[in-house]
Amino acid sequence: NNGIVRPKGYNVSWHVNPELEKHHFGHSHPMKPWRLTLAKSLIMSYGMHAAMDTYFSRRATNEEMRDFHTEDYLDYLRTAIPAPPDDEVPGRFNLGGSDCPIFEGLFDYCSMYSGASLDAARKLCNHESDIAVNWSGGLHHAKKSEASGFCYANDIVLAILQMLRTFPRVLYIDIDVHHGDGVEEAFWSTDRVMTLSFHKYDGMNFFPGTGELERTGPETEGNAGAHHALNVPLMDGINDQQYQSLFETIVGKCVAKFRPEAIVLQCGADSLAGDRLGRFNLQVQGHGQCVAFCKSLNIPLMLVGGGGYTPRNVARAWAHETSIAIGCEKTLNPIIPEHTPYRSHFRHDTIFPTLEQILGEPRANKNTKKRLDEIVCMITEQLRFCET
Ligand code: ZLM
Ligand code: CA
Ligand code: ZN
Repeated sequence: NNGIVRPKGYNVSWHVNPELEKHHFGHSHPMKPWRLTLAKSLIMSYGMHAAMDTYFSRRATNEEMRDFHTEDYLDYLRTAIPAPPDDEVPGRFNLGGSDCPIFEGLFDYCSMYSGASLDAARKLCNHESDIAVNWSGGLHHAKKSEASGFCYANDIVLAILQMLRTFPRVLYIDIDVHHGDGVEEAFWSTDRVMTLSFHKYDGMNFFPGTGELERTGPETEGNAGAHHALNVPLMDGINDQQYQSLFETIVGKCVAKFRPEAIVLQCGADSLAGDRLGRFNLQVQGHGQCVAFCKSLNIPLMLVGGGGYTPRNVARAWAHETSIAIGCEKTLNPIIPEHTPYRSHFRHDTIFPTLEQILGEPRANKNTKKRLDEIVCMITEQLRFCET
C-alpha cells in the first residue's frame, strides 16, 4: 500500500457509491459523474483506502429528502420522463433545460449523492469519524423546490440539518468558484449555521449572480440570521498566495467569533486553473491548503465535492485532499503510480503524469492587493456585528 498507514486514533471515513458514477447528464454536458471514477482510481492506486474506512453509502429515503425539499418537487424529480434538454423553456421546477436536464436515472443519482452526505454527517454526529468525505456531494445550488446549476437535491443542506441535531453550530465554507446560494438561502434566517462562500462575482455576468460582499443576512430587525451569511466576491485569475492568505484570515476570524462545533467544507474543484467553466488560477496545492487549514482547527469536518469540469484536475485535487485528510500528503510520490487505471488521462503535456502539476492557459489576475485588503476589512467589520 505504498507505506500509507492508518493514523492512530484519527478516523477518516470515505463514502462512495460506484453506481452513481455511471450517470450521464447528456452529450457534452460539463458535469461528468465519471470524474468520481477517475478520482477514486487515483486515491486507490496510491493505497489511501488502507488508511480510511470506506463505506458504500445507501440512498437517501424520500422522508430524509423531505427534511428540506417539498413533496411535489420530489414527486416530479422521481417521475419526470427523460427528454433531450430544451434551453429555451426550462420546465417545471427549472428542470429540463440544458443546465439541469432530465436524464435516465435522475432520481437514483440524487438519492445516491444525498445518501452519501447523510452517511458522512452521521459518522461525524456519532463521533465515529473525525473527517468524513463524500466527493459525490456538494451540490450547493439546489433549492427546496427548484433545480439550479447542475444541482437537483441539496445534499449539503440535508447533511447540515442532520448535524444540527447534534451540534449547536455548524460553519459552512464553500470554495467552489460559484456562489453557494442554495445553502446560504436555506440557512438565511438562523444563527446556528454560518455560511461563507468564496466565488467569482461579476454581477449577472457569472452564475448564479448572487454573493455580494454586502449581503450578510436578513436585514429585518431582530432576525437571528443577521450577519451569518458571509461572501467573498473575487475577480478572475486569483492565485494560490492570495487565496490562501484570504482563506486563512477570514476562516480564522469566523471560527474565533462563531465557535462552530462542526465544519462542512465544499471543495468544488472548478476554482482550479484550467477548469472548463472556472476563472481562477489555483493550483492543487493552494486548493488543498484550504482543507489542511480546516483540518488544523481540530473540529469535526465534512468534505464534499461540488463543481469541477476538467476531470483529470478534479481527480488530482480530490486525491490530494484525501491524502491531507489522512495525513499522508508528504509521503506521496509526485509521479502518478504506473498501475493507475486511466493513467493516460493524466499525461497531458508532461512525460511523467504528476499528482499536483496542472496546466491551463494562465488567466490574467484581476485581484489587486488593495481590493483584497478591503474585503478582509469589510468581513472583519461584519463579524463584529455577528452575535453568537
Ligand atoms: N445555458 N451543454 C455550476 C453551474 C453553472 C445559465 C447560461 C446553458 C454552463 C454550461 C450545458 C451541452 C457548480 C448559466 C448557460 C448552455 C442558461 C452554466 C450543456 C456548457 C454547456 O455545453 C454545454 C450542450 C452546458 C452548460 C456550459 N452553465 C456554464 N455555466 C451555469 C450553471 C455548478 O459548479 O457550482 C456546482 C456543481 N448556468 O450560466 C445559463 C444562464 C443555460
Ligand atoms: Ca463558492
Ligand atoms: Zn461551481
